[in-house]
Order: sequence, then C-alpha cells, then structure tokens
Amino acid sequence: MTIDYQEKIPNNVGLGEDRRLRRALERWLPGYQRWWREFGPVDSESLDVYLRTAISVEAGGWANYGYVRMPDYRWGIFLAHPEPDRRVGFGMHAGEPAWQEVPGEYRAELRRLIVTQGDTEPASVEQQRHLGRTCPSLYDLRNLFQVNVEEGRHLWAMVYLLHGFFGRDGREEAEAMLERHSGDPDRPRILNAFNQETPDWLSFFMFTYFTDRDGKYQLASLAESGFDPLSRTCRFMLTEEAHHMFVGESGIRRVVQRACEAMNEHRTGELRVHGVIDLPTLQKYLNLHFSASLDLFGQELSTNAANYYTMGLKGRFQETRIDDDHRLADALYPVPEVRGDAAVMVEAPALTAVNERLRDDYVVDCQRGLGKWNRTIRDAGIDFELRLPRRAFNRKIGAFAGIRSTPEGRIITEGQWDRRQAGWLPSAEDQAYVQSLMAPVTEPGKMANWIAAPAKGIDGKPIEFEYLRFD
Ligand code: BYC
Repeated sequence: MTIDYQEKIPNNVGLGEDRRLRRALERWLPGYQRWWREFGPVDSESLDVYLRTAISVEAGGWANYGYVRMPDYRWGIFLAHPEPDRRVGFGMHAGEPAWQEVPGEYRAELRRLIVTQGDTEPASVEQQRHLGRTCPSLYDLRNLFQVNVEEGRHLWAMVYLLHGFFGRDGREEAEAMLERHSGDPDRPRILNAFNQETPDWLSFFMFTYFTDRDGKYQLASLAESGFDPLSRTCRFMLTEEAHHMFVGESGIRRVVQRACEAMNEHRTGELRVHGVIDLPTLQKYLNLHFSASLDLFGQELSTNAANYYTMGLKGRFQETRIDDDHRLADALYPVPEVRGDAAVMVEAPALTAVNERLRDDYVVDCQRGLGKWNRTIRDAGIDFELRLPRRAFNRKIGAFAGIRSTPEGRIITEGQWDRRQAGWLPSAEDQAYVQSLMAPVTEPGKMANWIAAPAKGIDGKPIEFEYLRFD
C-alpha cells in the first residue's frame, strides 16, 4: 500500500495560511528536487521503500510507516509544541521572554548558526549517496534511505527558519545550501568532517554513531536557544536523530558480533581470509571517526561560542537542568593545553569553554556504545577491548591540532607518527580490504558475510520483511 499523504508538505507551521513562506518554499523546491536527483541516493528513483514519514508532532505522528516511492517522499516542516511562557534560559537575556522573531542585533550570528547546522544535513546525504549499491541487506538499505530522507527533512527544517525569519538573505542562504557540495574543491561544505567520503558501510555505521551524535549535542544546545522557533525545530529534529544513532550503534555491534563468531569458529583473529572485518581494523575506523567528530565541536576556547552563549542563542547541553547562574560570569572550567611534550589541564573561564564542555558531554555519551560492543566481545569469550582514543589523537582543530599523539595520548614526533600511524588509522590496505567486502545483498532476510543479522526488524516487522520493492 502506498500512503497517499494529503498534503504536499506536511507541516504544523501554518504553511496553508502563510503565502509569503509558501511562495519562498515553492521557489526553493525545484532546486531541492534537482539536488536530490543529482546528489541524493543513486539508483533510488524507482524504489518503493518501507519508510516512516513525519506527518505530525503528536505521539506517533512522526512514525507513519508505509511504502514510499523515494522521490515522492513528503518532506515536512515541524516544530515541537510551544512551551507556555518560555523564557530565555541563559546569557545576558536570561529570564526575558523567548524571542518569536529574530532579535535584530543578533541576526548575523543566528543566521550563521542555522546555516552551519543546515549545511551538514545535505552534506551527509551527498557523502552517503553511493552506499545503496553495496548494501549488506535490504534491512540496512531501508535504514540508509530512512536516514537520507530525514537528513533531507532536517535541511528543510533549517530552510524553513531561513525563509520564515530572514527575508532575502535567508533565501540566498537556502539556495547556497544546494550549491555547496561535500568534497567540492571550489565550494565545499562548511565543516571539515562533511567533506570526507563515506566510502563503505563500516564508515557509514561509524559516521551515524559518532558524527550523528555530534548532531545530537549540537541540536540539543540549539534547542536551548532563546530564539524559540529554532529551539522548537531542533527539539523535533532530535526525535529523528535518535534513530540515526541507533543505526550506527547496532550496525557496529553487528560487525563486532560477526567478527567474534568468526574468531570462535576459525579459532583465529586473522579474519580477512574469511571475508570478515577483524576487531583491530574496526578499532582503526573507530579512531578515525571519533577524532574527526571531536573536531566538530570547535576550539577548546572560543569567543564565538562565548558570544553565542551570552547572546542567548546557543546554550549548554541540558542547560535548564544545570544548577548555576546560567551566565557563567565567574565560573571556571578545565580545558586541556599542550605544554612542551605534555598535555595538561588548566582552568579557563567557563564562558569561553562551552565548546569543550559540550565535547566532554559527547565523549561520555560515546563511551556508552563501546560498553555494549565490549560486552558482545566478552560474551563471546574473546580477550579484546575496543577503546576510544584520547582526545589528543589525530586532531585538526583546537589545542592538539599542531601535535602528534598516540591513541593513548602520548605526544610523539612527526617521524614516530609516520612510522606508526598505519597501526592506528585505516591504511590504504585496510580501506581496500573493507571496500572489497562491499557487495550488494538484496534477498529479503539475507545478510552479507561480514555482518550479523539485527536483533529485530523495523516497525515490528520480521527481519526477512521486504523492506524495499524493486520496480
Ligand atoms: N571545521 O570559535 P571556534 C549534524 C572555525 S552535525 C571548519 O572554535 P565555533 C549532522 C569556526 O567557524 C552538527 N571550521 O568555532 C551530523 C571559526 O571560524 P571564524 C552540526 C571550523 O564557532 C551527521 C574558527 O574555526 N551543527 O547535525 O565556536 C549527519 C574558530 O573556531 C570547525 C553545528 O555544528 C570545523 N570543524 O564552533 C547530519 C552547530 N570548527 O569565526 C547532520 C552549529 C571551528 O574564525 N555550529 N571552525 O571564521 C556551531 O555551533 C559552530 O559553528 C561550531 C564551531 C561548534 C561548529
């Protein structure tokens, strides 16, 4: 059954009554559709995919499942319900009523935040566009497409804010979002991690675990914003983000499980002859994606971040639950600093350290998945532990950008790094091996040899459900 959604653009922002907004979006739509055809998932035009489509923000309203022909997906615009009498929660305007319009004096900063956030969404779709050709199962292919359409919707969410609240320059920024492309040497995406390729499914699972989790923390901080439409948009986006991180966490767990099964079956850790991804290779991919995602939080000490905070535009993670003055006038926060060949912790003004604090929250959250994966390894009776590298490792932004470090955080010379890095990050050979495993498996219920079956299917359906129908 193909669901016939009544509205062209499901929304709860009063699109029907807002002619100006409708016209701006209608003008943007053909460019978006062209972008989706040219830069969205390859070979997906004629597929019927069992997807969920958000059609309202009520409980269950975002979880409507049905077969959807991919280009006909209804990208909707949703804000979480308003909180009555919501106030700015932090910064110099703490306690004032939250803004329903853009405060003129903060317009440039707010626009920059929204554009940076928005830019990542289509970027990730571009990064993942070829993965459909090598899906390890129909279940995984469906999840990939679900992630892709929801990232598309997240772009819509930011474009709605630009169109709805920023006038002409907002419309120009919305256009530019379709003109920058991941990895484009002339017009790249704004943040570095979104210009890297996602060339294989192991990278995809790592990306959805580590990089989408940066999304969770950034969106959560923006959800604290005094600009209420941004806050409400981000709160709804977070409900979708959870599924993306589930795809990553469960995907990596299944790769780990398959590695353990193969190790026990063949009584060796050398799994490449058996067409399975060995745990040391997995650790290298983890090192790469974790360190790249750490960079996404910006510098340890950032006047941009301090300004966003003081202005009331971007808060800390779960700001309202923190028990302090929410102004950070005199507070201190520990940040790392490189002194000679050692990293030391120093006390810095908490206000300029909000990026670092968010990064700290993120690292704790990342660790949870490792706990689960390591339990899978332990349960299989195998003596191996996956670890997060220390934050000095392989950094391009912040205090550690200029130094080399081992995954354990020991600062080393450039020469030592050159000799040893192939043991820590995926080498050309590792990448070629992982790439060699990527062959499509499209028979319902079947899995590629390098990954275990999921624990259960989607929407209560069995694993062998036909999650996609080919024309
Ligand atoms: N790459 O003061 P600093 C997601 C620049 S992911 C390139 O430390 P700030 C998703 C910075 O622009 C979440 N440049 O930076 C996940 C600044 O330039 P200027 C995305 C960088 O501004 C998966 C200079 O360096 N959302 O949603 O405090 C799939 C000084 O830096 C980078 C957001 O990021 C970098 N990594 O912090 C789909 C939220 N880092 O001023 C989606 C919005 C820094 O000298 N963005 N720079 O020209 C922000 O809040 C901030 O822009 C950042 C950077 C946290 C990213």
